[in-house]
Amino acid sequence: MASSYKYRQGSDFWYLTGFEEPDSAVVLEKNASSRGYRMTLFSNGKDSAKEKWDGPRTGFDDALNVFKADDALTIKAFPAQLRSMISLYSNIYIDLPQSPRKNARSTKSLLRYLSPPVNPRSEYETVVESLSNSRRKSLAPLIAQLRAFKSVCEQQVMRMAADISGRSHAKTMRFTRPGISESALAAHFEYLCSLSGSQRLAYVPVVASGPNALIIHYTSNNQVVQDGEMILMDAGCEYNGYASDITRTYPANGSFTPPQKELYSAVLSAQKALVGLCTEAQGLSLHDLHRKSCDLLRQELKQIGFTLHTGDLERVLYPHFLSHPIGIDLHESSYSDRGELYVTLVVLSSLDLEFTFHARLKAGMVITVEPGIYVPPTAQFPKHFHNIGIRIEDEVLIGEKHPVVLSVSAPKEIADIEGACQGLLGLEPI
Ligand SMILES: [Mn+2]
Repeated sequence: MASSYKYRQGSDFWYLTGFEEPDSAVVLEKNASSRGYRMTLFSNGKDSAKEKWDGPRTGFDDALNVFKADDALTIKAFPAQLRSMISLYSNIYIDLPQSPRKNARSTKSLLRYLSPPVNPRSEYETVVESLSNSRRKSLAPLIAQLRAFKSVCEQQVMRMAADISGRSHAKTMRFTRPGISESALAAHFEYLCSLSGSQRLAYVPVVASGPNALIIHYTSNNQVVQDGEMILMDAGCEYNGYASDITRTYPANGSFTPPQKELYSAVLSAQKALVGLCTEAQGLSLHDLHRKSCDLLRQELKQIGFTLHTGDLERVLYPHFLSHPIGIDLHESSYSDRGELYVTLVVLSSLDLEFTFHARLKAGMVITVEPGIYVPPTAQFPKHFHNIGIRIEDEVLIGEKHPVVLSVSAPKEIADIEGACQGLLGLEPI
């Protein structure tokens, strides 16, 4: 077997270089030049015998001309070069591959065990570990702060990613009918994204029909859609290096039932109010926004007949966090985790939490806004809402005074969703 997975470059490295080949490294040395640093890019370089099997590689000339490195060297020289370079500086910002977090020691030793003996990583690790703790600083938190703010070009790519995903959501609504399998809907969504130029999905999609929507991490997507059910579809593509993340909940047969409509309207009304708060002028943090989402959802649910006791909302009906930053990664800061979707094994330090969840939102950040309500079939909740799960998720670019919804192409209003499902919008399923 040649390979099991398509290669994807490390996000921080890609952010700094745009270089997509494996076995590469970069060193940036601060200096007095006009751009302020000297860049040395290490890679495999050309090798006609290997390229015949694996495809073309970037030569060292192109590393200089296309990727604007000041110097391009073979990756084999990296540990020795690094050893001599670091002797020149008092502060070295560096991360060990795969283990930026302190208590990942066991993972690291496992990786070393799994690595082939000639892997330059082990020699590299020896060099990095030779640095005293006072000189070795962690690079990842600094890059995370840079990546939190999207340039105009990044905003345009993210809008395109969200547009491709949003239109694919709309067409998948049109494609849906009772009797179809959840996996066919997942495949159709991915096919539509690929047709529009997406390189891959940003995550394994959730296509949950009926009561499956109550399972937050439902990704088996192997049930048959029944008439009268809704489908909760959490799916987004990756486009030119940037993730998108959209959730829509819609009726399988194209028409909401009265209870579905009532609960959907409640979540939608809270979701739209929350989107309206996504401005720098509001001065809120993700943590503040989440608290607002609990208040709003509580109010909405009371209006449609729920009697809520302490913990009912946060522990049962709405057990996940409202939001996360998004960009090159689905969860943009590698330090973020609120037990939210698709994040496993992330360990937080209090400093990281502070940065991601208590920092005020500023113009140029992109976050998701994804309130949801999932009603289990228990007697304390109104019976006509039992087994309904609804989440509505948009990607929002924080503006100074106005939020910009990047995922605007995915139908969200009841009339628009029914219109998309029923083909009233001139929409074709493909
Ligand atoms: Mn999300």
